[in-house]
Amino acid sequence: MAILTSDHNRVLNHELRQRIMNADEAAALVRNGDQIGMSGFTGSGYPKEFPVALASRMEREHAAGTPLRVNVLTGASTGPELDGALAKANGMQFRTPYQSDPTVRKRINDGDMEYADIHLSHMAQFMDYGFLGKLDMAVIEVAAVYEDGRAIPSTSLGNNKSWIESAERIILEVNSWQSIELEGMHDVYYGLDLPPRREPIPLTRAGQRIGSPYLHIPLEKVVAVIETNSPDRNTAFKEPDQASRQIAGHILEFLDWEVKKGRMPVDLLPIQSGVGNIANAVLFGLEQGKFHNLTAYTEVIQDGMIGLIKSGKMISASATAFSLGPDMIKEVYGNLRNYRRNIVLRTQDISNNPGIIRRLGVISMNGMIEADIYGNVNSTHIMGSKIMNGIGGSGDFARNAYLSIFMAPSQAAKGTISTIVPMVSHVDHTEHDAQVLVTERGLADLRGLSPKQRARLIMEKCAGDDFRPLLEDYFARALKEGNGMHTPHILNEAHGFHQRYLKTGKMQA
Ligand code: 0RQ
Repeated sequence: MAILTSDHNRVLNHELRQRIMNADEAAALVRNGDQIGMSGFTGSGYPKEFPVALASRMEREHAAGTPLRVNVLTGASTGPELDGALAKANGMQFRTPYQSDPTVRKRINDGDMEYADIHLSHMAQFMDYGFLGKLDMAVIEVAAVYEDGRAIPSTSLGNNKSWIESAERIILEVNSWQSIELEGMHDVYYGLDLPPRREPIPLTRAGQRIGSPYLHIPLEKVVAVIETNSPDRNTAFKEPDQASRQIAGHILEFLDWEVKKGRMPVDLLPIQSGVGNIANAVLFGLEQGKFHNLTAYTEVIQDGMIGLIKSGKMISASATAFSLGPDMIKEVYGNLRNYRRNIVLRTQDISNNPGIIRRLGVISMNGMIEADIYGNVNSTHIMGSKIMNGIGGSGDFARNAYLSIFMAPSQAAKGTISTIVPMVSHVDHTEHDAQVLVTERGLADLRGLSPKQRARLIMEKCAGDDFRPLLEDYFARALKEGNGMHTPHILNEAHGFHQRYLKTGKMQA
């Protein structure tokens, strides 16, 4: 068997070498209305040349009056060459399951395209059951392909296995920018059958390997191979601001308390940390904190998690993708041989698998847009109607974690918006799932409390100074009007904060 080195060619299969073509030739294979499953998860491992070529073909066809739009399915968000380029060309008629590109967001909110916001753990099984219709094409970035069709996956796995199995035709982007030292980092589990034949997944530790390091490519389905040399692109994380540091401080103090109470082991439980700067700040806080031998069972490996691994505080991390800022990409991708010992990348139906999250007892920490006084959480919508990103994996984790934490600054948009409101304008996580809410002001542990007890605690610990009196006033009047009802609300006022913002540009009265 040929041995791969970084300067060798990365396509070792003879038949596949015959199918090497440029991205424009491959993009010509797409038909109007095709449903395409692409690789990619939070700016890593997405195809980089094919979508750009497809977007420019779309622009040409649209200028000539010919329709060419496709459905795009991925792992999660991707980079500007995929989501950004296709959205600019108005080339997506449907997108799922998660996005965070500004142009895609605008297209969705302008009504130019459809978006289905689906739990990340559900995607592969939706495809396998046929709920999403047929998959015409899979476009997958890999680091290399061996003679026998085993491919070294790229920097994310996402839904790649599922797309490869379901698609009629496959296009591979073989990206020589990706290190071949990725070989051995992945764990692709091929044992998941459909119910009722589904056996328990034999995963009992965050860092355990239960599958193959390779994606198995059915060679007869491959219609094109594109050789690329393009970097992953992620935006840099911001230095944690004051509010993020305070939120991180509250969470660390709380975890310490949980350990003291004997409700958690001294090396904690596997950590899941969501997207965004606050999540990253918590990880940086853990690096300075006193916990050791930490593990992570999460979706994405962010900068803060690398810091924990480097400092020796985290011994293993399981995820489906890297999501690193540019400096950290250099550090990690240049030292994969070392990081391979501590990091496992899995497909997202395993990284986000509700059964495993429950089994391992994960500590889940995710950002939120707003929460209401009873503990319902909105992670996705601005003022009830405009999509921000999507639920991503937050629902997979929040519902099934041992401890489910949601965090945000108490006031957003230069203080004009209260992130604690009487009633959320959209619900992603219900009062039954959100266990702990944290803002820079404090932390509310809602476990075991009734709605009214929760309301008092959330207002006291989490609400911003500008809004606490307004919330207290609302709650007091709702209590009175409802004569002590279980979850007191004044329905024609419950969205008063939002209505005021839409009218005046601020939630302050
Ligand atoms: O707007 O970008 O214009 O400044 O929303 O807010 O405070 O920077 O927070 O980056 O942590 O994102 C929920 C969106 C938070 C994210 C969300 C405005 C605010 C700002 C961003 P600007 P911040 P973050 C696993 C977990 C769902 C997916 C998930 C998210 C912008 O955490 O997408 O959890 N979560 N996945 O000004 C109006 C409010 C607002 C508001 C904030 N109440 N009203 N605007 N903003 N609160 C990972 C994956 O699934 C991949």
